[in-house]
Amino acid sequence: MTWAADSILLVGCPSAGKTNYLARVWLEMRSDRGPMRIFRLPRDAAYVQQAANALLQGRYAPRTDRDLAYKPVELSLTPTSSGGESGRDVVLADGSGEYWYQVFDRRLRQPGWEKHLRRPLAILLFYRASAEENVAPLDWISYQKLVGLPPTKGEGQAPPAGSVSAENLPTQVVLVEAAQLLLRAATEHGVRHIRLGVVVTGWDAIPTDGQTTPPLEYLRKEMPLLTQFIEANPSGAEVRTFGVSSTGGDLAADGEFRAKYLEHPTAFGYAVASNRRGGIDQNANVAFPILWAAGGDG
Ligand SMILES: Nc1nc2c(ncn2[C@@H]2O[C@H](COP(=O)(O)OP(=O)(O)OP(=O)(O)O)[C@@H](O)[C@H]2O)c(=O)[nH]1
Ligand SMILES: [Mg+2]
Repeated sequence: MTWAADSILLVGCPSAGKTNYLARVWLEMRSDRGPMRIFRLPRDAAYVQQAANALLQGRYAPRTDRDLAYKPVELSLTPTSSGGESGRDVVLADGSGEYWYQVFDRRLRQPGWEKHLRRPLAILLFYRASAEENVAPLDWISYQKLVGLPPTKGEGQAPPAGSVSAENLPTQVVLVEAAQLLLRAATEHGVRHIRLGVVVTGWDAIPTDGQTTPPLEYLRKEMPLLTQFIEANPSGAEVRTFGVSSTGGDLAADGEFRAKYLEHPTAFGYAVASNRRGGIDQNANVAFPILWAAGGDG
């Protein structure tokens, strides 16, 4: 491994699937199945362990407390093949989706996050397929309703300053803004190695024929602005897109699936990524995006 991130920041709006993914990765990395595993348990594992326990019991871990701005989970990882003689520390930082709304509305950055913007890092933007909370990209009529027309035209009125909040704006706008803010801060601090990943969670909730679409093409339809942003890639970060399913099906809405899942919870979950032939590869190692973010070749 020639490059290694010290921090992996999980960024996304409420209900994007960040915490359940973190919990599923935790379960994966405690096993010996993948190329990396947890070498030493973090001092405070309660946050991720509780979430993982919910998954083991066939439930989704609850949404993160909206006031929780920053929750670091410090993992020490070691290659599974090394016999576990030493580990490399990497921080996976989660927070509530509402925190990212606040970042957008008030340009608020917590000191907790700040220190990660001074060292090699990866930023993973999370978006959950088919989530009710997603706000779709705007057509021009909806845009006009939300932000009004410039008053100089004599028709329509601009809304009072500050009345457009992140909650009402398309999810892709909030994600692009968050990414820009983090990337700008990191480059200002002289950080040269940055990876930027987009992770579409709940891949199992996409209609079956769409599940074979490369994640980038899925994003191009769902979030054109975000796609343009990562393709233009103004910061020069290394970019990759992924689809993941933390549970391999819907535990909340599909009782039949849940019964099957409960027989062996950690057998479910996967990641998908595009391959060089323009198709996708499904990887049984759900942690694949994290391994890439941590510096793997992917
Ligand atoms: N079908 C399906 N649904 C999922 C999956 N992962 C998460 N979900 C759904 O997404 C919801 C939100 O997931 P969370 O992990 O809490 O999302 P979050 O981004 O941490 O949300 P906040 O903490 O509010 O920011 C869950 O309650 C599930 O209903 C998945 O792999 N498949
Ligand atoms: Mg959460």
